[in-house]
Amino acid sequence: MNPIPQEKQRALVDRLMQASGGSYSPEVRRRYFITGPQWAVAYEGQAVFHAPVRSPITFEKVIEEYSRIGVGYWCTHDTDVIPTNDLFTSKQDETVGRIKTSLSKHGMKCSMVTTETFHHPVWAASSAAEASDVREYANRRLSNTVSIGHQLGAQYCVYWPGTLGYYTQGAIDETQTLRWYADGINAACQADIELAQKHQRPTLKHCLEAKPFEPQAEILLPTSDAMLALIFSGLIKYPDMVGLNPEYLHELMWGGAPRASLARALLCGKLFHFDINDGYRLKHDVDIAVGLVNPLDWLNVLVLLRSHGYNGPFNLDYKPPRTTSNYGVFAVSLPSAVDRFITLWEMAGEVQSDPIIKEATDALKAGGAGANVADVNSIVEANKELLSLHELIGNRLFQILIGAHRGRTYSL
Ligand code: GLO
Ligand code: MG
Ligand code: MG
Repeated sequence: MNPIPQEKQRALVDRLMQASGGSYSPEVRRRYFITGPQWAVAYEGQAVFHAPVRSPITFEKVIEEYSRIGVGYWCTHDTDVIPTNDLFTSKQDETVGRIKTSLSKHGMKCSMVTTETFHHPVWAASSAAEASDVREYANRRLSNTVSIGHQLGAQYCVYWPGTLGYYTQGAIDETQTLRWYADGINAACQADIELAQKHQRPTLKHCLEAKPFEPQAEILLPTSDAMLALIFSGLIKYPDMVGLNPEYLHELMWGGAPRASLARALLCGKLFHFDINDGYRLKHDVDIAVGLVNPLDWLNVLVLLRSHGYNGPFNLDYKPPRTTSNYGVFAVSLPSAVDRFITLWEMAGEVQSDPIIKEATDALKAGGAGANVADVNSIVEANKELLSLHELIGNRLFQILIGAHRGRTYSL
């Protein structure tokens, strides 16, 4: 094959995207509560070992592109759109005004706001640092984000305490740090109660997000379960206002089963918000787009959420790879992520109504006949043949994933 002239490369990308099976229309995509972070598509590819590979883009462009593609909701960190030094000034109000204009021009809504508490030097010792000035500043920042959320019409506020931990053991007092961290969440909820009244709106849903490692070496709240323990610890003043924003990859990173983590959150009534992406166990936070690594597991996650009536946001918290250009972010990365999610969601519906899975599941619940609970061997014998259905269900899920239930066969 001859080298591809630069001016023909976009057309090639577009043609191969089309040939890959087309896409859902923006109208169809808008039926789902899919939310698009400012920081995901504006990510320039930088990291500890990486220089940026893409050029900066404005929130106006991001909002316009989400709208064009059919992602109906936008969300942001405070400092994604307002430089730290401009917060609390008239420049903040000016930017919030411009965001409102941009959202309404493109028929978009703001779903969620979040405070950056990990990047700026002020958070070097976390937002729950020993120095009370840092904590007071953190409370101001959290309350300010809640205020921005009300101004933009958001329903959710997310907290990822990336720097809550340590590099060297014994450097911080864990119990005290956690108390201080809870104080921050309490301050945000308190501010929310007042602001909601002022804006005549319901209070926001405050969602805690855990990650097992990065950027600290050791993390005080590494898993969604740790976050649940904090919510129910008695340290959180308004536990009804606080729930979880689990992230698929963050649960996988520590070796957990994301579906089981989500199940525990559902049982506690705390699955408020969900960051969707993909990646590998026991690796760093690679934030690959949904379904590119673990499609079978993703299918199962969505079966769980569909069968429990989860109706919160699916937030595209992923990073377009460094090999994708600025053009590719909106031509390939974002629409393909959205469409894989929708396909998996629809397939999860097919799993729920699949007659084979249904009959197998019902039979397992009915159990085998002839057991005598006083005789352990009779229980084993009664269920022996029935239990092969577990693996049969696994195989059927694979078949649904490859489309066997819709005509793909093994015959050649
Ligand atoms: C980083 C987190 C981050 C959060 C965001 C929202 O690993 O996933 O992207 O989701 O800061 O608070
Ligand atoms: Mg996240
Ligand atoms: Mg992540």
